Amino acid sequence: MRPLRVILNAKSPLINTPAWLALLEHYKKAKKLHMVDLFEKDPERFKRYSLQFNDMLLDYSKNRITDETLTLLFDLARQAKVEESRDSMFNGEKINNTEGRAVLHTALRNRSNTPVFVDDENVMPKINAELEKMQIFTNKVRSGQWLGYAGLPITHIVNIGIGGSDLGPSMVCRALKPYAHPSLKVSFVSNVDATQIEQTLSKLRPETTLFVISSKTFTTQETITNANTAKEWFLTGPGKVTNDDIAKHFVAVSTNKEAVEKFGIDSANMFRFWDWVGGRYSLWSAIGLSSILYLGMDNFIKLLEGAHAMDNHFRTEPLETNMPVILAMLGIWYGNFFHAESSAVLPYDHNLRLLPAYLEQADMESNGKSVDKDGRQTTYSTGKIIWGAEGINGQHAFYQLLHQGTRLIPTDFIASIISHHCDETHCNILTSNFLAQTEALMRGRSMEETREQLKEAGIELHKAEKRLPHMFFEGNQPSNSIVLKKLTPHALGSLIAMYEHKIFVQGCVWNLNSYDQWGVELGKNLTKKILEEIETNDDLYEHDSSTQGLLDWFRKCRKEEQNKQNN
Ligand code: G6Q
Repeated sequence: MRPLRVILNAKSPLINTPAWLALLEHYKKAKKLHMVDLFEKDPERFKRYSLQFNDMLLDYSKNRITDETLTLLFDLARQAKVEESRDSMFNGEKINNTEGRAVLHTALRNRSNTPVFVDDENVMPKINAELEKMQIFTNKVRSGQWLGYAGLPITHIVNIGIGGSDLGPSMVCRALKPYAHPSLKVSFVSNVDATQIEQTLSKLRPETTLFVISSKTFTTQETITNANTAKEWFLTGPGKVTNDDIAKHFVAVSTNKEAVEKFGIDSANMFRFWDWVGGRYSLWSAIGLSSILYLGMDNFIKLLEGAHAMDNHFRTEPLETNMPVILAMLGIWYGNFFHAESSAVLPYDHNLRLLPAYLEQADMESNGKSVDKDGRQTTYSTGKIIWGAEGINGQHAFYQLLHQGTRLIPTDFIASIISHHCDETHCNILTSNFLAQTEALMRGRSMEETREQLKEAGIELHKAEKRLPHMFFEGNQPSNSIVLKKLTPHALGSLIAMYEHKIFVQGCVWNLNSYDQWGVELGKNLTKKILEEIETNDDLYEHDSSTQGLLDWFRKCRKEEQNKQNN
C-alpha cells in the first residue's frame, strides 16, 4: 500500500474488525490449498459454486475458496452493512456524501416504474419524459424524417464526449453492433489530440452528419474544444450553411442548459440528465443518445430491462447467491488477503473488446481511493488495477505472465455461446480456447506430467531435465467464467449492472464513497496553468525541474518547427 504523505490521525478500523480478523486467520490455511485438490475432493464443486441468472452463467468454482472462505466473506459483507447500504442507494439517499448527491443510475432503468424519491420528488416522471423525448427524436433520425440542411437524411452520428460520456456509449454500440441500423454509422471522438477529430471528419459529409455533444457539465475542455472544431468544420464546409442550420446537425446531452445554449445549440435539441447520475454510470441516461440513434429505442429499452433484472437480483437475492456480491467478495479475498494487485477482464467475444476499458474506468475511478467515507486513512488496499483485452489475442501475448509469472492475477473470462456470426468452426475453436485457458490456469502442469510429456516427445533425458523447470506450471490461478447465451441488449444490460454492483459492494466493504472522483481535479487545474504558459510563451508559475525542462523542450521543438515552416 502506498503511504499517505499527510498522515491522517484517524485510521479506518476495518482491519481490526472480527470478520476481517477471522479471514486473516483463515487465509493462513487457505493459501496452501491447491484448486486441483479441491476439485478432486469434491466432484460437485462446479454445481455448488456456480449460479445461473436468466441466460447468464457464473462459474466461480475455479477460485481458491472453500465453504468456510465464503462464509467468512459473507460475514464481512454483513459486517460492512452491504444490504443496508444497497437499500439506501436504491432509495435515493445521498450516499455520495462528499458531493451531497443521491446515486440513482438504477432509477434510469427502473422499468417497473415504482416511484423513486430524491428530495421528496419522484424522479420517475422526468426520467420517462426524457426517454419519450429521445424516442421521438431518434425515430425521426432513424426513419430518415429528420433532414439535414441540404434536405438529406442523417447517415453518420458523431458522439463527442470523454470519460463517462464516451466509454459507456461507445462500448455499448460496439457490443451491440449486430443490432445497429443498417444505414447509420457511429463514431466517437474523445481525445483532444486533433488527430482523432480530423481523421473522423475527413470521412464525413456535413449535410448527412449529426453531432451529439455529450457532456454532463458542458465545461469539459476536451469535449468543448472538439465540439467547437466540429462546429467550425460544419460552418465553413462546402455547403452554404448558416448558424440556423446548426439545429439540424448538433444536439446536446447535458445537465447544463445555460452552457448548451451558449454553445449555440437550441435547448429544444438538448437531452437532459441529473446530478444524481455519475458520469461513469451514465450510459443508461440521455448519455445513451448515440446508442439509441445507432441501435434503436427498442434495443435500448431491452438494455435497460436487462440492467433492471440484475438490479432486482442484487436487491432481493441473499448474499450467498447474489452474483455481484460473490464477485465483489472474491475480489476482496484476493486483493486484501492474497495481496493481488490487479485483476484482468478477458472477453472471448470480439464485440466485447471495449469492455475492459469501460470497466477500468467504472472500477478504478470508483474505488481508487485511500481515504474512507468518514475522512479516515485506509490501512488496507482498496481498488485493484483492472486491465484486460480480448482473451484470444491475449493468449498470444500477455497470458505467459498469467500462467508462469510471479503475481497472482485473478481473471474474469467472459464468453457468449451463440455468436452473431455463427460459423461453427470459428465458434468451436474460440470456445475451446476459452475453456482450455481457465482449466490450464487452474490445474497447471506438475513436474511429473511435464517430465512424462518430454519423454513422450523423445527429448533426451539430460535436455529434458534442464527444460523441466521452465515447462512446469504451478496453476492455482483463480478465474471466474461468465458465460452469456448470446450477447443481446438484455444480456449486456445485466452484465454491466452486475459489474456496477460488484464495485458498489467492494466500496461498501472498504467504506469508500465510490461515487466521487476528486483525484481527477489536480491534473485539470495544473493543465489550465500550463496552457496559459504555452499560450503566452511566458513562465508564469513555478514548476519542478522535470516539468519545466519538458515545457522548455516542447517550446524549443515547436519553435524550430515553426521557423522551418516559415523559411
Ligand atoms: C465519471 C467522471 C468523468 C466524466 C468526464 C466527462 O464518472 O466524472 O469520466 O464523465 O470527465 O465529463 P462531462 O460529461 O462533464 O464532460
